[in-house]
Amino acid sequence: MATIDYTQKIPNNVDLTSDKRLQRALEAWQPNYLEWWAQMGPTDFNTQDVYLRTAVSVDSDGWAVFGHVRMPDYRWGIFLEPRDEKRIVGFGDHFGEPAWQQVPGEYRNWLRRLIVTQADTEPASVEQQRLLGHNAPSLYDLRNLFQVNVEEGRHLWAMVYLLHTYFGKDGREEAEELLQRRSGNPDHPRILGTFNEPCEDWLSFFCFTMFTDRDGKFQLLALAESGFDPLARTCRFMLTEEAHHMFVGQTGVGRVIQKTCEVMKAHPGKNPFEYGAIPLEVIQKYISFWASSSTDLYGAEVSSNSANFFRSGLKGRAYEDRYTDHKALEGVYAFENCVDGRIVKEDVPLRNAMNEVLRDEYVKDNEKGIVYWNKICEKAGVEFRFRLPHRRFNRRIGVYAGHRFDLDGNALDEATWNQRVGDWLPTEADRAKIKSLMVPCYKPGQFASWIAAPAKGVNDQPAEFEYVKL
Ligand code: BYC
Ligand code: FE
Ligand code: FE
Repeated sequence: MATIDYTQKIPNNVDLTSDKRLQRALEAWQPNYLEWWAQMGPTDFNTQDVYLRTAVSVDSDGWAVFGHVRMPDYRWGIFLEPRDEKRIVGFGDHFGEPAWQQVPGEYRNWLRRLIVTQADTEPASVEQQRLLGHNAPSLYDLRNLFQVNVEEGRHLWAMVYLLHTYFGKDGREEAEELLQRRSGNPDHPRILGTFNEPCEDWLSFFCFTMFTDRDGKFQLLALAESGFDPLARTCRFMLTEEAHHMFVGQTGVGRVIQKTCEVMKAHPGKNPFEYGAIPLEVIQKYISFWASSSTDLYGAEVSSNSANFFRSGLKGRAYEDRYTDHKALEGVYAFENCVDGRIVKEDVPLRNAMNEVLRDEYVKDNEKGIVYWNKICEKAGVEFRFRLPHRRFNRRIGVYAGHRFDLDGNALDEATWNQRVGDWLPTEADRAKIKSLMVPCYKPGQFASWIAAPAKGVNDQPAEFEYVKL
């Protein structure tokens, strides 16, 4: 079942025609989804041809074809990795039992909540990015934005398939609500914090795809371990698509840095803004904002929810097969608690620290991105070095929320924080400057003043390629 059936109204590799009720339910949700896309998706670009990749099989080699399509005609569908009949529950109390093909009754609510939380982020990100098409720095970048958007739309399809197939009436209701909540809406917001933050300029977009999509990577890795087999299989295929989103972020920020370094070399001692580039210090502030906000997406450090998800076999650790003890009943996690604003070392039962275990993997992966960016500075002979803010910096969730820390994680009083915060996070003036640079650049092969060209084109297309036909 690796091949995807594109003759169906809803392309799929799950033999949807064999379950008429499910097929009808999903076909009834489809127009609502398309209406949401028309209202809340990328504005004003629904009639243009965009050079997009579409999944044609779930095999790791050659799963995509490229071609110009209008976004509303993108073939959103349901693609799961093939089933492995011998798969077992890989962790928790049920370790070693055959993986579940149906939802275990006693875990139904937890599982639904995990799927809904995952699902909610997908349309949220499309909403956050809906205006960016108006001021893209190039056709190449415009195309990448739209590629990310249609794939996030598909990720919503992936989760809605699970809700419709395995959760009956409540699943269908949740699927409707996923189209009702709105990013940033005070009365009806998206579930998780970062997904309600405005993302209105391209530096934010690149930081978002670097840091927030990377939370997606690690959450999906943890869910790809799930004992609930259909969830594991769908997350595995989503991870294939996710890699491109992080590529867009990492290389996007990298190209902004590259351009600034070139300007700094050409005009030593001058403010890069004067030459239409973004000062490295300002890029750092955007990094610090999106990295810290996305660090909140792992939830509280000590969490009975996370212990329950692990114990029940619903949500594992990233790369669970690298561990030898899959029950995690024995170990402790050396946790830096925050008591009255002071850091106190504490051992926490491992299962209760699963959010922190996943956050550790995330932080490590982020560090690699920082190394990549610093190599660009180094190569250009520029002294500036980027850094990841300490995980305590600017947190709103968990034990560090409500306390102030600098980029190194040192505790601060409120007055010092207020004095220094403008050096660490984007100020109104920074945002206004960045906004003023966001002018569209839509001539094939050309780029806005603040960003370098990519090393190579999409699918090896030449520099002048018309990625979006405007
Ligand atoms: N903002 O025990 P706690 C992606 C809530 S990104 C607001 O700390 P738990 C993508 C929490 O919901 C991947 N609220 O948390 C990227 C709970 O609320 P309730 C998304 C937050 O449950 C880019 C309360 O605080 N996938 O795919 O252990 C573009 C206390 O709970 C936040 C997932 O997240 C926050 N940051 O862990 C497109 C995977 N953090 O229930 C897509 C599924 C916590 O008491 N979700 N809260 O009202 C989960 O695994 C867990 O829900 C979380 C939270 C890890 C998010
Ligand atoms: Fe996604
Ligand atoms: Fe993504």
